[in-house]
Amino acid sequence: MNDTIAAIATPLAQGAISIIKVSGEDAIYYVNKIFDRDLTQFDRNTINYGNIIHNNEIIDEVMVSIFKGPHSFTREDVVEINTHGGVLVTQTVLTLLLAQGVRMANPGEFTQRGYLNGRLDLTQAEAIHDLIEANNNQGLKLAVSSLKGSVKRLLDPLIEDVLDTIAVIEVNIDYPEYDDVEILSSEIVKPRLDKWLIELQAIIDRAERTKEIKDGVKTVIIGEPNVGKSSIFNALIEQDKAIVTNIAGTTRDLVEDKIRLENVTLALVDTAGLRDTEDVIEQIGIEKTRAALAEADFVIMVLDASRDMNAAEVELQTLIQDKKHLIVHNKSDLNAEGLIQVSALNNDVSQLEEAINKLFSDNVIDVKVETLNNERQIGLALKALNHFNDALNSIALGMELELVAIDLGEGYMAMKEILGEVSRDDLLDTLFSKFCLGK
Ligand SMILES: Nc1nc2c(ncn2[C@@H]2O[C@H](COP(=O)(O)OP(=O)(O)O)[C@@H](O)[C@H]2O)c(=O)[nH]1
Ligand SMILES: [Mg+2]
Repeated sequence: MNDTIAAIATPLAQGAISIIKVSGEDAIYYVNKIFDRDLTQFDRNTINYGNIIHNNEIIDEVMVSIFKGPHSFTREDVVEINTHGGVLVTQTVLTLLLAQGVRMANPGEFTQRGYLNGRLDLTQAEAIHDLIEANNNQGLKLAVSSLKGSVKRLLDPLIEDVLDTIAVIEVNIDYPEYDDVEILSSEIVKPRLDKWLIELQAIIDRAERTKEIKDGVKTVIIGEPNVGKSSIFNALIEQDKAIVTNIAGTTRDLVEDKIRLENVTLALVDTAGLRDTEDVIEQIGIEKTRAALAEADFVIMVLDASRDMNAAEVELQTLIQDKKHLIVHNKSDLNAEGLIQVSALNNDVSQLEEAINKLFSDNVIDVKVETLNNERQIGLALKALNHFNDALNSIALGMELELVAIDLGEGYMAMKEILGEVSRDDLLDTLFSKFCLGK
């Protein structure tokens, strides 16, 4: 971990400037070797003018920033070289550094060092990734909030409560003679557990809703062939993406896109019409439809208003009964019927959009409130929840608090792992490899 690493932090494309980042104990030493002034003479947090030289030849005229550890992003010495933004000149400067013995950084390695050196907790490191990837305002606000440590603020009170209880149980067991420590009993621990379970469940529920806001609600459009599913899909995304014909069974592959409505983002999937068919390709499409339907959190079922519902549609309706869904009558230009009337042919889907907004009207969350941000964090919170449930069961079975404390300890560790305060190296490597080079 002590070697010095470098990477180009800006996109590899022609631009006004490019930045090469160097981090490690010997960052200043290495950059000095290719710079025509003495960087060791400059103060920390300064930007310095000079030339990159090789064999007495000027390679580029540059600005070099110096950040001395621990007051840097990685907590190590960091040097940033601002070159003129040509691809060749930037790569040449990087190559010169590597030739001196600097190692090429792995994707995300700067952030990983920041984490390992205690500059950020794991949720903050993840927030940097989310910040770069954010594609809507709420996602961006959430990322900034976790970058500022909101996940730690959210979990720390709970983590401390649990740790306190475990500690007291252990003192009770190890030092029964201490009479200035409170003696815990199952009667005292049980209401605490009940409270933690409620709190943790609320944290998880909120995180699930936040995830929907960032990634979109998984939505499928289903119905019989030719009712106008693809036409509605195209009208919603305002683009001619799915093929529309009057031939039944046109759509086979799943066609996907996102739409942002006032209250919700939908990750929308247009599907093959569900029906019995001899066509092998269409059968595969129908299989995909069933799989997408099983995964979906929201279903838009399309009916053809110009004809009566058939038996298959009645059956389909019962199939989606337990899911969040809307039933839409399309082809209202031919026959105005039903609660939600649309005419995809005329790009008139406003009633559907209104109905969706209404259905998700309580979906708008306050991004100022702390929340968990991704599957990893939610998964660990669920793990903690399971251990607390186990603890509760142990109490119900009349087990010793000593045994209950084991489950509490597992739940505690799962919550600490969310923050990366206990961690596994292999998981860390996978996590940071998702980052861009130079981050
Ligand atoms: N009159 C009318 N025809 C429509 C409407 N929506 C779709 N169609 C027609 O219905 C046929 C099937 O449409 P398509 O979107 O491919 O249906 P899908 O098989 O359910 O995806 C096409 O000929 C469309 O032009 C509508 O609102 N009104
Ligand atoms: Mg279609």
